[in-house]
Amino acid sequence: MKDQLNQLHQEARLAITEAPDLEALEALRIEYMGKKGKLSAILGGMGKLSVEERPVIGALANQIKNEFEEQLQERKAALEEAKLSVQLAAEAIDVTMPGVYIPQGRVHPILGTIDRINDIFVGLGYSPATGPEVETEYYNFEALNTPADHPARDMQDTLYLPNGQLLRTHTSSIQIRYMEENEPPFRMICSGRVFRRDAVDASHYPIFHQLEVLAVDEDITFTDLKGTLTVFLEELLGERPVRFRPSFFPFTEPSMEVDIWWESKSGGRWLEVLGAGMVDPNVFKSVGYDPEKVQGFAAGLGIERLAMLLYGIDDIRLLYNSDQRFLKQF
Ligand code: 2NM
Repeated sequence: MKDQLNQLHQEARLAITEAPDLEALEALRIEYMGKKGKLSAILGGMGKLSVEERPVIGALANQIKNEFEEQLQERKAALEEAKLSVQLAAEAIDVTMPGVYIPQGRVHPILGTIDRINDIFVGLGYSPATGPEVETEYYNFEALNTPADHPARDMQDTLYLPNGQLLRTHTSSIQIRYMEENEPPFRMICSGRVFRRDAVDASHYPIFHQLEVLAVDEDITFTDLKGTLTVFLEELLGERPVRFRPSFFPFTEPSMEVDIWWESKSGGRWLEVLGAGMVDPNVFKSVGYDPEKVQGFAAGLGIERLAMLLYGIDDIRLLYNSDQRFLKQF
């Protein structure tokens, strides 16, 4: 039995050194030292031993068991270390590798311009509002003192839908809706796409953006309008000469257009940047305000023109053809 045990010990020692991984090691432990393992199988014959032999064999079995346990732990530690170093090598980050390209979005010049103007008016206490792009003739024309036989109805070619509705030709329709739902005093701004039947060229596009301003209160004057526009233009474009010219709009009386002096290499010229005026009493009547009690001023500007000025863009079509080479510049 002693020989059997010694041989088992030899065999187990060899098997442990050759175990390729932790799973194999665990299988060996069960095979040799488990309850039904090879050691137990040998010791099962201890009953046949003499009383003198029994403690000797018992001690040898214990010794083998302890040594086996020790070798097992040693091999286990070695395998674990090897496994870890393989894992670490696999997970190592090579900081010299090129990074992953993450495409970066940008603010389109149109939205950038709207944001800048909104910031200025919000700073002056104005609240932004929105409205639908598909409108009725009432909100786009009639409520804005522009009846069906008014010459202004031909001044801009309107895109009609088969159901008699239309694509708004200006954002003023938002302001009519706003006045229907709010009582003065208030100061509001609105902006969005507007639509006109127009041929495309470097300065015209059938879809463009407008931003409009409206302030209504009990003692608003034309001077308030001029002061507000002067402050606004100075904040947006810097201190430049400003010129106010009489003009006409169906929804304001009196009306004016505002030019700024634009310096350039070839000298400079007056550039029209916005239209404005005192809200016509008929507009107030349409929304149920008493024109004897409230006054208001309104102003409107085309975003594309200002964006082209601010960003140095010479063709309006560039703003709409989604060319990455163009858009990446901003
Ligand atoms: C402009 C020029 C002048 C304007 C007027 C109104 C309203 F709703 F109050 F009547 N909204 N926008 C207005 C006035 C717009 O755009 C060039």
